Amino acid sequence: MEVIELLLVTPLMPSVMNELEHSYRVHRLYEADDRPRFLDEVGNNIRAIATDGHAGASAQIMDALPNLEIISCLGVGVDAIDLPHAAAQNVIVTNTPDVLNDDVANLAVGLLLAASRGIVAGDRFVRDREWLEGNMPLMRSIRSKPVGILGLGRIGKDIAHKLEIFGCDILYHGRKEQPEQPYRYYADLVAMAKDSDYLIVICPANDETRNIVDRQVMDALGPEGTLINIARGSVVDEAELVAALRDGRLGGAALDVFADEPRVPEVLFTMDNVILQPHIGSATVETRQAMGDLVIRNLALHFSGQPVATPVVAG
Ligand code: 8YV
Repeated sequence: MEVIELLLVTPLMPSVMNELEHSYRVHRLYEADDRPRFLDEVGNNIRAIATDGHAGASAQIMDALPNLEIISCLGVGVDAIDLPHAAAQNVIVTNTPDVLNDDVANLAVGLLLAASRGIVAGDRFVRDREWLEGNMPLMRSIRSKPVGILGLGRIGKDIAHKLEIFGCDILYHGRKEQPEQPYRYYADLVAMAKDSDYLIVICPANDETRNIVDRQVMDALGPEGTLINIARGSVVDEAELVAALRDGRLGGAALDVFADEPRVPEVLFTMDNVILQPHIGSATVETRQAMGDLVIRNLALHFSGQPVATPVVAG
């Protein structure tokens, strides 16, 4: 039986790599010193790519693989994959939606609670022995507080459901109103930010949403407002974010994603009103395993002549 050859763009979890090794001849791009030469050598034989949301797959890589049929991505965000290029070459792209909703939404809720109750600041307060000098200032309840969700997609809806339990007043902005949803729709993001105490960013990253959270949005959220970004760094104008926090025009931020990961603007390290996380929205053993299983399943379906389970539809 012919062994299918697969390009692994970046290391994935060991269990996924083992499965891939078991079923495919795996070529590890990330181990090659001279990538163009490596692709030149093995490119003709490769029919599949396995990658993740960070490494993605560029047009350059695709061009080096004339027999490529499928890109299977570990992650729901496919902004690092050149989708128009894949479509032009009739390459199927798959991602891992839904299986990560719960854990990503939990991180959003966790960051909202951490920011509103000063949980990270409280930890520092105890460790720095400041408690010996007196109590920490009172923080804020989230009950009845307006929380704006930018992107009421699959994860956005999960966040909204969870926040209902906390008694938050949920607003949302997206390309279109979803009348069947019980939350208040804003066609205008700035208007929603003005009415929100917290703005949770969970929309897809694409050309339309690049820097959509700009100075105007941050100013509308204001000195009492907190920005929570668990989508992609590119959705928020990072330079403006730093400036707004520094100038006190924005109250605080809780960030799981950044424009140039894993590099984070160092000035944020000095700010007490900022919570920083290393892009861990989906990073639990259970969720990553489910994502990995879906990566493998999509490949297996395709190479057994069946439709893939979770295709990415461009546009
Ligand atoms: C991953 C993610 O961390 O699903 C996404 O879009 O951001 C995360 O689950 C990402 O795929 C990088 O591995």
